[in-house]
Amino acid sequence: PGIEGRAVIINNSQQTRRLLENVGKVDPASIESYLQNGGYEAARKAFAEYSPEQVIGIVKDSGLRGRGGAGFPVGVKWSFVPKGEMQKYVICNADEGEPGTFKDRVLMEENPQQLIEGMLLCGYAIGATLGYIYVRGEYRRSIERLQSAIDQARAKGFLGKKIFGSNFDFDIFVKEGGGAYVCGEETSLINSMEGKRGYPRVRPPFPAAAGFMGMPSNVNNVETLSSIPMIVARGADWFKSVGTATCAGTKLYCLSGKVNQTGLVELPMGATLRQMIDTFGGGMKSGSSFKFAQVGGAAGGILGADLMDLPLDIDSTIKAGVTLGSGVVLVCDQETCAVDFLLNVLNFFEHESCGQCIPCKLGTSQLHYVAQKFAMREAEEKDIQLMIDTAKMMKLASLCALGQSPILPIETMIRNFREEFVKHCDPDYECPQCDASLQAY
Ligand code: L3W
Ligand code: SF4
Repeated sequence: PGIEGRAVIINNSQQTRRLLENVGKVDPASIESYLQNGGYEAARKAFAEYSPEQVIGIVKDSGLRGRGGAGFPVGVKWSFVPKGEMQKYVICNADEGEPGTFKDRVLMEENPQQLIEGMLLCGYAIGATLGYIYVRGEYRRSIERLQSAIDQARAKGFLGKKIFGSNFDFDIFVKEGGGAYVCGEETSLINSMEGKRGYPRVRPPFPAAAGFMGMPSNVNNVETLSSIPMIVARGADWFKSVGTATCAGTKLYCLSGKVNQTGLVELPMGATLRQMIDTFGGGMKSGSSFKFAQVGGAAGGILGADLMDLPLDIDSTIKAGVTLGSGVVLVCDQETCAVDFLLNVLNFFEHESCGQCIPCKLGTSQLHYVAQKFAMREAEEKDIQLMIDTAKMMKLASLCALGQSPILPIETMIRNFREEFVKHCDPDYECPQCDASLQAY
């Protein structure tokens, strides 16, 4: 169907294409095309051969960890959902709002049935009869393709009553988000689904115990749920045959910035920045030399040249004081001003803070204000520590991940480029990048 280009997948055969295996082969508008490429074989097999507990067991054995950013073991999360006849829900977090992330969009646009089959398997495993996909509202093509895919799955009897002749009923509906970053946080997302203001809830209770409409709910990211059909079809051992000992499988990395080729790359967990830039990015752009990469998005950290060979998996990044998050790899060159970059990140956090809790509401605006002082060359050196202390307080006192996150970009940027912040304390220091950003305010 000629969709490869639109899917912004980097054209390089050295990838390990598993999640993306059928992207470009399957026509996303046709369930027949999905079926011809092995679609719904995993669900058929599970319904015929496995009990719900066995499906959870396979997912646990596979070592799959959540791909939305937290890396929580998926099978363990599924096992937290209580047994019993009560109404339960499968919720797919498709709010993809982390700046620099575009992996879930590709999966939804180019292979929506894979996600639907993954949700069906999750519903079967945890005993949920209803599924919701909460899609970021700007993703119009994802919403249209998902809706068409759901309609076709229903018409085939893969959704609805007595699926595959069993006693199991399951249906899926699409909900649209309104563009708030914080609604990617699972409890905020659930409040938004209930028609309430998108405020994160205090956890516990976790959604597994009390989620949508107060009932047990399992929330997983698009990439996570899209991985389930291949795990059930090919087995846990096949899945963990690539990746690291504690981070099994492949990961979708979203490569952007000053490289020759940008786009999605699927590689075993633990690929390095060097591989990403040299092999898949086609090297730095002409005239550009590497300065740093932001990994994990706004909530992620800054990697300098010394971490070029750090395995970009969930555990290695945390050990190195950064985070893989949802898989953003944004490469910056010598033209990027560290102060200006951090100013943009902190502007983002202030804008997206929901304002429900004071440490984050005031903390994000204080951080943005201090970063502006650096950009205006009006800061003092002691303001570096003020930013760190404020962000540390926020990490301890904020209600959700948004307020707990700014410490990471601040600490890692300052660790790498402290002298640039010091230079910006001089009123005569010239910085065209900061000037341009300030003018844009
Ligand atoms: C039941 C328990 N369930 C944990 C569940 C919990 C959740 C999952 C992980 O934040 C991170 C954040 C962003 N009983 C449980 C339990 N659970 N203990 O496990 O929970 P948690 O709290 O570790 O993380 P989280 O709240 O899901 C996610 C970071 O990811 N991030 C992501 C950004 C953006 C995207 C995107 O655009 N796609 O995801 C980037 O770094 O900052 O730290 O389900 O219920 N005892
Ligand atoms: Fe809202 Fe920030 Fe508090 Fe999260 S930490 S609840 S985004 S104010």
